[in-house]
Amino acid sequence: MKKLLNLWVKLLTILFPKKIEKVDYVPLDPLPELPPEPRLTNEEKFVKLCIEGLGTDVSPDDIVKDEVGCAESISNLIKKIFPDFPILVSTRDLHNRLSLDSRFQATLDRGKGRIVVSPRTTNTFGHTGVFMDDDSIASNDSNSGKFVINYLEYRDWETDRKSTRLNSSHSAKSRMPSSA
Ligand SMILES: [Ca+2]
Repeated sequence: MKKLLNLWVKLLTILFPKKIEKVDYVPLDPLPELPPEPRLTNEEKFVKLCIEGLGTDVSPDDIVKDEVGCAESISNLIKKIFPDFPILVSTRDLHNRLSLDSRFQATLDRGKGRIVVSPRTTNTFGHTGVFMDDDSIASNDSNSGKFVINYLEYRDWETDRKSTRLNSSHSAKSRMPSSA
């Protein structure tokens, strides 16, 4: 019987000459615990996107000319957080949308990630940008079409909005809530 079994094993070895290497069992060290992924608020995600977009054209489709692409640029950045957000090319439309969209909250605080919109009026040019800290604002640069920090102080923004020496400028800041 044993002879038959040996023969059978030998036959199998011939038929299936697979070499089985002896593998020593090496105990694996347990994987180190990774710190939990930080859960960013929408506003923090938005800031991250804005920082990543600095120095680039964040409205690459150029629905309107880069010279007037501020609202288009901000819309594109918002759309990366909220994919259903429309691409708006007018500061008035953007301002209205942000005021009505429940995902945004009007605030008078200045702070990182707040969207500042000075809507166009019959007498003033509009502009929109994002606070990168309490004072500096990044927005579309009309000359290069790139998203850059072009205001280091908020008062310069206000001055610029009034620089047409016409009646009013209005600033509305909308911020994203912590959760969608
Ligand atoms: Ca553009």
